[in-house]
Amino acid sequence: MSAFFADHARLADGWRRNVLLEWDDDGTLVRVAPDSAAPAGAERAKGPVVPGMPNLHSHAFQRAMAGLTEYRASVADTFWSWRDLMYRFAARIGPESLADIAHWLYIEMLKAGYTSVCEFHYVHHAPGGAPYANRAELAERVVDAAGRAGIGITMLPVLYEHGGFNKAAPRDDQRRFLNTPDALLALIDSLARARPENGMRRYGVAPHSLRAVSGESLAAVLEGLDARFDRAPVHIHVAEQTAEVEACVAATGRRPVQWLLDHFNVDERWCLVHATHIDAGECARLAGSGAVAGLCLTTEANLGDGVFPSRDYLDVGGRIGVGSDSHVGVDWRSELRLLEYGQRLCRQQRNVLASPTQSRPADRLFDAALDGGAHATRRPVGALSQGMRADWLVLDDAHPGIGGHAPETWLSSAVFCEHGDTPVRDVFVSGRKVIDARRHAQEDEALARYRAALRGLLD
Ligand code: NGQ
Ligand code: ZN
Repeated sequence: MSAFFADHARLADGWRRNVLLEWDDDGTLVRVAPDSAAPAGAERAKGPVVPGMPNLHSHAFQRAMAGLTEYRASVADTFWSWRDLMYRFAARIGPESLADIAHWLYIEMLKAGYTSVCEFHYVHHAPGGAPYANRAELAERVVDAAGRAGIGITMLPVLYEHGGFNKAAPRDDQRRFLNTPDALLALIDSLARARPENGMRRYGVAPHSLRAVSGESLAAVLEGLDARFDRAPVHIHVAEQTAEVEACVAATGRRPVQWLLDHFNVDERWCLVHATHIDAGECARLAGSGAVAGLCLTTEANLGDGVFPSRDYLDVGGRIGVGSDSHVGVDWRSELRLLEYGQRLCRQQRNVLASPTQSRPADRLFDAALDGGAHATRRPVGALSQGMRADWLVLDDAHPGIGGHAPETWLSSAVFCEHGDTPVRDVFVSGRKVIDARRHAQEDEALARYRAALRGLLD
């Protein structure tokens, strides 16, 4: 049993004083007791403690192309022209480079205060499209990178079959992504055999999008998943672009979110990534389903996706979480800030995402993203309470945005204000201190390898 003591910690009922955290050898919290005395010998937090944030959407390899597509390549650059460049980059990824990129990325996530990641993993095969001798080669590299860095992972191997609606033939540059439902389930089997689930990793599935997966295949892969795991997570990209909505209506007569809600039992084990373009009816139904809307604000802004109707969705009780997706930003603070700022810019108002019970948007969005993010990982994370994994962040008392502030404004300051360094000082995952004074023990070596991998890819 281990113990940690915090003068201030954010529990389910808000900021509490003198909180004692105790956890067992498996990294699970066995006691969270406010108004306690500090036991002799227990480590003491050097600032306010908050739960670690789950990152619900990541394509790890894309970290290495951040910044490389910020130039005008055609008269009207769009998501689709970005995707062409991204596919060209994906074509160069190999087992070694992916391992090095993911390892460095996951260290960056930990430093920012993400303690879990959901990896939406779709580059499966060798360049050209032939499976590796081990079908799960690349997925295994990513899972191992997470293990080395010390971040919890929900690995979601992606089912990708078609190049567009109506089972359009895949493009050549999509060959590395392709699997049938059976082949994908075989990949998951071999992965789960080689790297069994434990307190730090869990498996699920990600049908890429309604563009890439037919209704029958989606049903088949879910059936296979349910035969193997207990209510494993299901993540899907949906309604990110208006062109997708139009193509879906043309092919099926329904909008993508509507189609999904009409054909599948979409509930809290689902994460609908982006769901940007939803109408009022879809908004209410999605909120009522219990599914998580996986919002990736920095990527959605970067790709010119549009603005998710977060005010309306949150008002009717919708569940949200945040993800860093293409990793142009790797910080939950930027995601939450942009979530509020998108609404401010559209509505010419301030503090739009406050609620009747939480007048500060940062507090409300932080709590909401913990809850939705935890649902998306389908692990006991996202709160400091008994039975949860011992994941937390220590905000730095010495940071200008924290020290000197009263507890009411700690999160507002963290989310909306920049003072150079992140306010996240120390990070614990499963009871292990993985970031100590903003440093990860492997970061120098990981950065050197990342830089070498990048040089190789850009050659
Ligand atoms: C992806 N990215 O899977 O990386 C996608 C682009 C696609 C985002 N949706 C590829 N942000 O949608 O076909
Ligand atoms: Zn994505």
